[in-house]
Amino acid sequence: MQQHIHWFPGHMAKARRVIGEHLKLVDVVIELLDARIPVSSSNPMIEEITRNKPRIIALNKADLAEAEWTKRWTTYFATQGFSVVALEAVSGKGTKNLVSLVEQAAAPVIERLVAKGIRPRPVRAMILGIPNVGKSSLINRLLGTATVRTGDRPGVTRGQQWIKIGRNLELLDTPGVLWPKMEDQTVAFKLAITGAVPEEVYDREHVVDGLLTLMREHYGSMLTERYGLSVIAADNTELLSAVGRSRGCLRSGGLIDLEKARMILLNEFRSGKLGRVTLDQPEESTDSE
Ligand SMILES: Nc1nc2c(ncn2[C@@H]2O[C@H](COP(=O)(O)OP(=O)(O)OP(=O)(O)O)[C@@H](O)[C@H]2O)c(=O)[nH]1
Ligand SMILES: [Mg+2]
Repeated sequence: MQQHIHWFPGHMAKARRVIGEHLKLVDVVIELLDARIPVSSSNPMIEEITRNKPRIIALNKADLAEAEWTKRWTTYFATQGFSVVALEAVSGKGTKNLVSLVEQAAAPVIERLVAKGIRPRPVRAMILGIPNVGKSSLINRLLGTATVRTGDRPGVTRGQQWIKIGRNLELLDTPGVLWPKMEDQTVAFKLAITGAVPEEVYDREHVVDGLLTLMREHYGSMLTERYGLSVIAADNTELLSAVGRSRGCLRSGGLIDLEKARMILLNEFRSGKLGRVTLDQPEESTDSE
């Protein structure tokens, strides 16, 4: 059984170059993070890549994360000096707030143009984020119509134009796909269970085993409620069997189809059907002096 999750997207150098070229065109960067894993879904080189461009942090999929932790993360990033917004790209919640933060962040640039006697132009922005974090969904939302393709698997977006959003904002229609941190296996595990890395790169049995352990430790009641369990079995295989039994995942001879149970559990966890989860938590700010 493959224990480790190895995924080094082949085109990091190319991605970096393309993003670098696009960056020259924009005033502001919108960095999408997954609100469930704001640290694990960040790119290890984001500072280096975006350099001195103003950067706005959007905690996307906020509907899937625990609201209280999203608040704490928002405070955390604000304390670090970032403009930050909680976002739900699919429903559009938070997009107005995001657009006004983008305009605010770019105001000094536009003012400088005006001071030079250049006619004010719309603010230009681009979206950056790791695969499957919701870049295309946000573009679609901002467009108001679904003309940019989105998908529930990483790696859908290929091929660029400006999208005009209202009168004051232009968005590059090609988001920058950042590579995730994959060296740390804890991070890689969180990326796998939230759906940020392709299924082919990890062993489902191993990852779901980790998910069951995590759930029993932190979110046990989600399992009992969702699958109607009276107890949480001490053993992960037994627990998985119970999930499968409650979902009628049976094979001939009355055996439980564990693979089917794994897929149900993963899908329901990812889509928030089990409940809202936050897997990265900011360190408590210490109040020493
Ligand atoms: N629940 C929820 N799902 C979201 C949200 N934003 C995006 N999604 C879902 O996440 C999946 C990936 O969204 P995309 O917009 O395709 O992500 P992407 O960043 O463009 O992905 P790549 O093109 O593969 O890099 C889709 O199934 C979306 O419906 C959100 O705010 N909440
Ligand atoms: Mg996309």
